[in-house]
Amino acid sequence: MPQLELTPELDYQSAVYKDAYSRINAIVIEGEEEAFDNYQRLAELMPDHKDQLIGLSKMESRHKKGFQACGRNLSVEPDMAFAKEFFADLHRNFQEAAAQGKIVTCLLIQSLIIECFAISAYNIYIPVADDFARKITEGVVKDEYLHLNFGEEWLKANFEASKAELEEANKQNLPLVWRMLNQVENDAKELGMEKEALVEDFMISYGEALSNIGFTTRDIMRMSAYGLSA
Ligand code: Y39
Ligand code: FE
Ligand code: FE
Ligand code: FE
Repeated sequence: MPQLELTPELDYQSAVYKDAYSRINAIVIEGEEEAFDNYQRLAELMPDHKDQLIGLSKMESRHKKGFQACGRNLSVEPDMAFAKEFFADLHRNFQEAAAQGKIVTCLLIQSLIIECFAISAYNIYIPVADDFARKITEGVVKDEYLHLNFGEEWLKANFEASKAELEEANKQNLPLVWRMLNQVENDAKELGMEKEALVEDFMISYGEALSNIGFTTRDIMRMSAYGLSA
């Protein structure tokens, strides 16, 4: 039997869909807002890449506006308090690293972990989104690959000097991603997004990024395992 017949129809106007959307949409809006802040901060920390980083931050603020329109289109009020809390730990870790001038940690958090999280969530969302949100999200995900690529290129060029800090930052921050995924598992499912698919897509993007930067398969296996039990 074709898979489509087994997939229950999503009702974008139902109360359960809209309730779940109020949290997932808020997470995405808050994430885009924080990504804007993070690239602005990176632009201060990396004067050689200032213009490029300001360019990336402007894309993030366009993404935020796009996702706010998606919520309005479904008459959903995003639960921004929930979303702020959702990002609090990653946000604090980025702020603390930036205050210490730890560019490598900042890039790992924003350009690798958060971008891979976004890429997996957006790729899994696109086939189950309403028509309006699908068009917006398709445009956004193309930009997220550019953001991931910025982090990969810089970390690859500075691999030997960054390796130890990357391992430590991975150890501190990857467990937060698994905890965040568990926290939204039920809401994501209500939107037609399975946690297993999100984890799989994230692991593929993140593993590929670590590989492009210069880590061995063995390193990647070890690094990916952090916090999987969280
Ligand atoms: O770089 C970016 O634009 C990333 C900030 C945006 C964050 C996206 C966070 C997506 C998590 C959604 C979880 C849904 C299951
Ligand atoms: Fe902020
Ligand atoms: Fe974005
Ligand atoms: Fe981004």
